[in-house]
Amino acid sequence: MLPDRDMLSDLSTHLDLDRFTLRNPTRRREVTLSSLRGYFSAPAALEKAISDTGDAVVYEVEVVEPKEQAPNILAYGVTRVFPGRVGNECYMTKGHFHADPTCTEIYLALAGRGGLLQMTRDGRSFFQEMRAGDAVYVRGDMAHRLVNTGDDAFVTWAVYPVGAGHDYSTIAERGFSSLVVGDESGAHLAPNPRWA
Ligand code: PAN
Ligand code: ZN
Repeated sequence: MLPDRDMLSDLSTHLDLDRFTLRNPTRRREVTLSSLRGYFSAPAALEKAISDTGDAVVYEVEVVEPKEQAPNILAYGVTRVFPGRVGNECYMTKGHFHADPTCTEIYLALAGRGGLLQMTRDGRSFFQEMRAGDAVYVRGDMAHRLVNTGDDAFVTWAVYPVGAGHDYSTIAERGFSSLVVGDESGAHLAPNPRWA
């Protein structure tokens, strides 16, 4: 017997390739500068950016997630990280570990310039630059954060098991061991003093 068509079409979508929006996300999230207190390394620069920009949106996420929460059920979503810096630190997502370390994830870059910062539990981090067409595989035990190093929105598509779970607490406390900072010569990694 064929599966219920409505059931399937709920979880299918159209990605607008000009605006990079999903037709029918099940969840949408906008993250502003003020909700990233504690994430950027320079608190004074963050407060200044909040007041200078009227609390700009740093990134937005649209996902299509089935109701059923299990490690073998896939979900997907689009993240748009806008261009900007707090002090010299590039705009980025919060970043997280998956609560279930058997749950991997795949990111595909759709537009803009940026990359994925990853880190082990014991603080070894590395950054993979991504441009449209580049895909990065994330092991289930690696923290991951998107970073925009360019002048336009950096957009990615990601697929992950819906039961992966997001553990934000570790990153909220100490951040990643490396910061992605930008200057005239481009973006590079700098050690995060909170990991010293
Ligand atoms: C992504 C992320 C998304 C936003 O869908 O949730 O890029 O980043 P934060 O969740 O760190 O705010 C993902 O990694 N899902 O597992
Ligand atoms: Zn994830």
